Amino acid sequence: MKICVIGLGYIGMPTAVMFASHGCNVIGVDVSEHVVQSLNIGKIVIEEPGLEELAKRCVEDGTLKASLLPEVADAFIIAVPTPNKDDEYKSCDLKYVLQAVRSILPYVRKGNTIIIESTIAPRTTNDEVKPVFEEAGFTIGKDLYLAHCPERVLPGKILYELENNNRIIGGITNECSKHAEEVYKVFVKGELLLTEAKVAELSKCMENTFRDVNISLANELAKICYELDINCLDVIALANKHPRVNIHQPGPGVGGHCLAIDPYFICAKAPQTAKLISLARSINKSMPDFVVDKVKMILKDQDEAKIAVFGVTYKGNIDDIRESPAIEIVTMLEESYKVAVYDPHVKNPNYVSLLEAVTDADMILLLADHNEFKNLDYKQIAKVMKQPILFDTKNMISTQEEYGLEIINYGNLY
Ligand code: SAJ
Repeated sequence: MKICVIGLGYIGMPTAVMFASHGCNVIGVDVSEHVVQSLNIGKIVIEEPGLEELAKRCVEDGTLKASLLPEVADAFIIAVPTPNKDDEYKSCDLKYVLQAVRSILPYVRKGNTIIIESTIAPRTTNDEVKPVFEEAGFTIGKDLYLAHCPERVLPGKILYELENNNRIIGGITNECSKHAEEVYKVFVKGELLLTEAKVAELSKCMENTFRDVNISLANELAKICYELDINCLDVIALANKHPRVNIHQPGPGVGGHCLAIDPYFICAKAPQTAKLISLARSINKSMPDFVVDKVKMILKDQDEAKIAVFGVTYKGNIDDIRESPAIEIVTMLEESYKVAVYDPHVKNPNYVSLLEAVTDADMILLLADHNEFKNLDYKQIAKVMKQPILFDTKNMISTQEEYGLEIINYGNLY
């Protein structure tokens, strides 16, 4: 089977590699010359465990190549970004999806399968994508098969999850679902769940919304505990001993290109009704302010203080800073303090080494739970700091150890 994957980002790249490593002939298309040239010499521009090695092997075997232009293929998979629009409800911006759809039109032939993997608002495949192919003379379900098959993989575990997660296959018609199923059968070991496109679209948006709403509950609890002088982490640990309770972890906010984006797609489609979803978004959006307030409280308004920020990615052990609350926090802190950022996963000429960050610092502010932060020599670090304080917004450093550091987290913030 020949597969053309449009968009070689966090999802398109591993998807292309997966098909290629399972015997398909894959062409990966991207608008970035850098991405295309890199892949053709076996290099990738994102950090994801195991991906570069596998990509290199596929390129060497000749099963995977990258190009700026699509080619005729059996199946086309669109995995381009769907950001929020700059409108009142932050609705789903289909600009890149529709561009990608138009870019493949000259290469699409009768009998092909077209799959949209990008997360999209409910009803988009039917209302916005289908008409483009119909105007080009195709009959969906008869001579062209169109489906929405959302990806559900967790950054950091993408290769494992691509293969092992269950996959929703939402065809415009049953025939469309069956054709899309044949495509994913190539490598998916999980269940292939056939449904309608609109059900698939809303299921995907709701998965991330479910998580966002649950995290907002944990973040709201952190604020309530602060007001009431109660250890929030103990409350969560004990409540979670109940067999049907799973309170999530509070943190500096919710980032990434999924949870911080997709819930708005639902709100924009049902603005009068989606009240809880919208409120959860605003609670999570308010967390950077909460963190900055607490930093100011801990530092007792010492304006000249130096803060060493540990980690700016939207979560630990990845290099992705999209929608990261940490970036917002750094920008806010820079208005009042000297801020030195240390992040072993992010390349940025303004970021500094561990030693440079902590030397003479008045506080370490931990915002991303990278594994590297677990086993640092905190005793030594405390010695070079001006004030040995660590504010751990991810609750990853044990408060039981004798580091000579005052460790503050959401459990003892009150
Ligand atoms: N977070 C918390 N508290 C928690 C859990 C997470 O504050 O208890 C924060 C993280 O720090 C991060 C954000 O939430 O800022 C999102 O992280 P995540 O690990 O929950 O999810 P993502 O965005 O990396 O990936 C999600 C996944 N969706 C679900 O778990 C429902 C993944 O399966 C999806 O494929 C992905 O979105 C996507 O592409 O949509």
